Amino acid sequence: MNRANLNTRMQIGKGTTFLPGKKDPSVAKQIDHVLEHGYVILPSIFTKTEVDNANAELERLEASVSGPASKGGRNAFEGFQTKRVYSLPDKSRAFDCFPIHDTILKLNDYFLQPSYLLSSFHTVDIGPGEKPQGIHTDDGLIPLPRPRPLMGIGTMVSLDDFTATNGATTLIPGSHLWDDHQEPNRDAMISAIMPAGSVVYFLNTLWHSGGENTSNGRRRSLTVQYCQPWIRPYENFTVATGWEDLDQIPKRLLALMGFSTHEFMGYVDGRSPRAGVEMRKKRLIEWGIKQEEEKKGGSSKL
Ligand SMILES: O=C(O)CCC(=O)C(=O)O
Repeated sequence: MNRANLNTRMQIGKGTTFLPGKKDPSVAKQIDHVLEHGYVILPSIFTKTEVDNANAELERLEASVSGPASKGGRNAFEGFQTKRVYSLPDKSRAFDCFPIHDTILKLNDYFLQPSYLLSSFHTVDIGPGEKPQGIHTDDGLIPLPRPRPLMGIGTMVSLDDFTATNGATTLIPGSHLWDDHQEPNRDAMISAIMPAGSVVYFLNTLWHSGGENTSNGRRRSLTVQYCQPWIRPYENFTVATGWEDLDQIPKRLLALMGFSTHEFMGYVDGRSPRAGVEMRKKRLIEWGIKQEEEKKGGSSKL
């Protein structure tokens, strides 16, 4: 990081600071909307085929056990009537198009620093009867006073039409400008009403929540979140360390190396990283056996 960059830091209201990046003229209007209101809706940016494929895979994953919240949330924040399938890149190729949509990446290029990361990517399927989620900001676990540096971006992709009654994301326009003394309340919230295949894009400092579902239908969606590239350790010990002998490492050291969580942060498929390693080891062994069998099958045919 050089001084010149730091000098370009921008403050918006009393809530958010960030280092503006490349401003692509094709998204200038959307950028201005985000600066003023903290969010922007990108209507129908995904095709019907992309949405249909995602929904078909969502149904398949929910029909099997696909992680600890795929049959319903475990707490009020996940939502007891809400199904979540975590770690989508591990489970299907049908969702790959969503985090890399050109318009979203162009907006990120302005609000985040180069090499930003995918921070969260899972389904949020809000069922009938779901209560409103607690109002929160996605940087709520980061104890820094406002105005604070932008840590990331949240997006919700609608896989059904988001309506006023089926649990559309609710948000408080302009709350990214607030200082720490301003308290969120539901009366100030609006619903992100948009057709299936749309995105609501918002800063991590914006107060929002999943909506109440008083309808008879579901509100299927994806949450795709990004964080600044510097929100990670220098060394990536969870990949660098052999998983065969993890239990020989002192528990305290393992936790320091990242085989641990802070609240939700750092989870693997909605579980602890240590449990995640066991799941991956099992999958690798099964994969190895299958490869061997295929090799043997291939050579016996010769
Ligand atoms: O489901 C939604 O509309 C928002 C979900 C959300 O903000 C979250 O789970 O962090």
